[in-house]
Amino acid sequence: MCFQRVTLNTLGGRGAGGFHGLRQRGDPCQLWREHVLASDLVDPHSLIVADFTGDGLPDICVIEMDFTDYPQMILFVNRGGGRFETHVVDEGAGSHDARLIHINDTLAIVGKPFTGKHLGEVHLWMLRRQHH
Ligand SMILES: [Ca+2]
Repeated sequence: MCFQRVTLNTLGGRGAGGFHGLRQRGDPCQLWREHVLASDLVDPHSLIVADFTGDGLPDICVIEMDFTDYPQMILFVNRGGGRFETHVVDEGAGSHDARLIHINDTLAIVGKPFTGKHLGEVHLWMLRRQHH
């Protein structure tokens, strides 16, 4: 799974954060059990749920903000049964409140930095075409 970041053009809480997953066991009205998918993220202010892998299971994409030198875009690939694989799919440009869009029937993510060296840019992350 590879994303390609494209810089579009211009537009005009510090601290480590964790990203937690909740797994439902039986009755959703009872207490839920928490699974920590990541615990060392820096201001992960974008969270997008969509089936990026095309297997019917919703995956999770989280993007850190630019309060670190190399903010990461992380894809948690849903393998079913509450199991997720963690993949860093881009780093170097963070985002704040990124959104999912469709381009030619393909999922993509668009976002803009909150601060930092890329402030004023808009980034479009598109899935790279696999060449076989
Ligand atoms: Ca999936």
